[in-house]
Amino acid sequence: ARVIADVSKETESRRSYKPRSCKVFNGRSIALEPQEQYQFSLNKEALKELPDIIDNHVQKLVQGPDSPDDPHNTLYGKKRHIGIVFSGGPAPGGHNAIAGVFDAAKKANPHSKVFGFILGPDGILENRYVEITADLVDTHRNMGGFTMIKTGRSKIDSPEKMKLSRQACKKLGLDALIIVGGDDSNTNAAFMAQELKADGIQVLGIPKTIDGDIQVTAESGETLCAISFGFHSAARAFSQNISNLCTDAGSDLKYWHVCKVMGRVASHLALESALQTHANITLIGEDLADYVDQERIKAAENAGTVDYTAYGITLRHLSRLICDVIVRRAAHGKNYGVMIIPEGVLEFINEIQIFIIKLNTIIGDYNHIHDVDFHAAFPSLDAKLDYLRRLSRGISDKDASPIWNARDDELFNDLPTFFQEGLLVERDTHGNFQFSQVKTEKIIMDMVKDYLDILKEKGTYKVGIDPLVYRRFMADAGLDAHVYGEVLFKNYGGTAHLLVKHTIISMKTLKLALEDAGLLSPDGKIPGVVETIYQKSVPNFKTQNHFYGYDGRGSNPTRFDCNYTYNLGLTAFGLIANGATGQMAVIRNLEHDMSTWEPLGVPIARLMHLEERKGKLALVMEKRVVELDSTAFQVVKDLREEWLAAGPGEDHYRKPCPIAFSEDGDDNRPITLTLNAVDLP
Ligand code: FBP
Repeated sequence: ARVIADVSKETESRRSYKPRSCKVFNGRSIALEPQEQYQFSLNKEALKELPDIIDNHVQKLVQGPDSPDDPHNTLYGKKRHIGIVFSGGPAPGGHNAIAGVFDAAKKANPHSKVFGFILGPDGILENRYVEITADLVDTHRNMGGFTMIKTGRSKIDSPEKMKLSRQACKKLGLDALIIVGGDDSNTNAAFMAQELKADGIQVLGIPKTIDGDIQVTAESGETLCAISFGFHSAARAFSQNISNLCTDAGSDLKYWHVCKVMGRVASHLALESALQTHANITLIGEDLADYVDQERIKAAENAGTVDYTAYGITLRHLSRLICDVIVRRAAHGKNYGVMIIPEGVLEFINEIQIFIIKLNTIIGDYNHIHDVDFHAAFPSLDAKLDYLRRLSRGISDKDASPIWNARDDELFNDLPTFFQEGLLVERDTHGNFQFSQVKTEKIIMDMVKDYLDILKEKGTYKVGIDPLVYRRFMADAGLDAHVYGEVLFKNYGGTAHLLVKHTIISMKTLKLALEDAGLLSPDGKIPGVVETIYQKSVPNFKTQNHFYGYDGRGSNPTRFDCNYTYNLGLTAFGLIANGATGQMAVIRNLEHDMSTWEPLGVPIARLMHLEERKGKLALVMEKRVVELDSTAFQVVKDLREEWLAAGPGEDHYRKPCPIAFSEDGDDNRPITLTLNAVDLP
């Protein structure tokens, strides 16, 4: 007999949970109602490039005729074959999207079949699939990960791949294919929809990514999709861990816990984690990009010039800002804390962004000109650096690149090796820079440590000791706190507090001062307790680095994500049953009570813009980054100083509750959404 059951009670009850369905799905059929009031403003250049399926409207799912015999009843009668594929990183809730499609398809016609392509888009290209059965669905209901059919990051981007996809879909007799993915995968869905239209195969998307950067807002400002699925669960998982670190940091007062939080570009997850934990410092990339150095602007104005480099932030400046707040906390005895760094923060730092774009172009051009992969041609870092050096000198005409000059090369060579490697890391199949492979936190914290050393030398960075702690220490040792305080500080004109709080003196000076006052121990030593207090005031900056990403992607979904994804699956089926294609299933009003949720289909092509990929401008669904005028960001900004707690008094850490499936109380949807639903006065 097994001592430990394979399945815990919690898992059993999780699997048996039946997500709530939006009201519209309670009827016997679904119809679509065009919503012409929702328009999208498209960039002219993007418009020129768009496929011709853009002219469909946002469509609202409404109840259709009740009778199965009504010819307008789109759900019943037809036996359908539907393919589904996960694309990109896992996100909690994906299994429920499949469950939604499966339940709806079987309810409409028990002979319908759903096929899951294995290991992402490669499964389509290589014709690897599994028929989804009730057993398979039941084992995975409300469970995290994409384990049911796995996922992958390949892109269907060439005529050859399109041909293979068409063959795979036809072989299974698919009426429709659903791509569950992020911005790139939904972009792919739109192009495939266009391509497979003539074959009568519909292609739909479902917005997935823990990064939370798929959001849809109509031109009128109406939010049609407030967040992609998986965001809430991942943020809750990260916040739970970060909150535990807040407790740890505040317990032995020894470390700064530095938490890098996923989100390839946008800082939504960092923002949500800040709202959930009230960590001491949270960097928001979008905010840093907006930084304006007023002092430099003034200096330039006084000199009658304009300093363009004063707009946006440099790594050096960022490290100074971080040091400043560390020093402020230390002065109040808090030489510890918790800092959240978004994974994609480098994207928002001027000099790094320029490097990323330049290197993307160089790598893209190389691949294009030579028809050989850059990373295969230059496998080692040395080989890559050598190539860049040659480029900067224009040794080979064929390779000479106007974008990599001697200055670029010099600056690049000044970077630490691990960072050079990071910037040259292979781009993903969609041409994205892979921030998760770069030790962003190390780059920033190394600079912070260097500067803190300078501040320590200068005597600016020192640890204040709480007067109460000081007095207790002295009293425990039977020493007169006041007498020692006066002696230690008499040469510095301070009081007993100031001595310990604001002054750093060398051990030698300390000994001399005590000797003068006849306060050394009989054996000529500094009394132990005084030394302890002294040692405590000399800062030792110690960090522990953590990366919150893959763990949260694999966490079980929150109840919000379970309900959300199940309804996305039902929506996708409703769209299929009504002949829609090139659309993404979304739910409006996620930020409000579920009774108001409104399933919609949104034309993906209308959400595209031109973006740099592999050094070229390409049509991609637009990612949404943190908006600085959003209520959520403004709240974090307003409370920043309070959460920093750089004065006397306690920290303001918040304890989010763990992802307990049965709970339906606090944090039952992302705090960011709840806040953004409220307009600032
Ligand atoms: P998706 O956009 O595919 O959902 O992936 C998001 C993400 O988790 C990012 O936050 C992260 O940068 C990236 O995937 C990591 O990808 P990989 O699994 O390739 O390391």
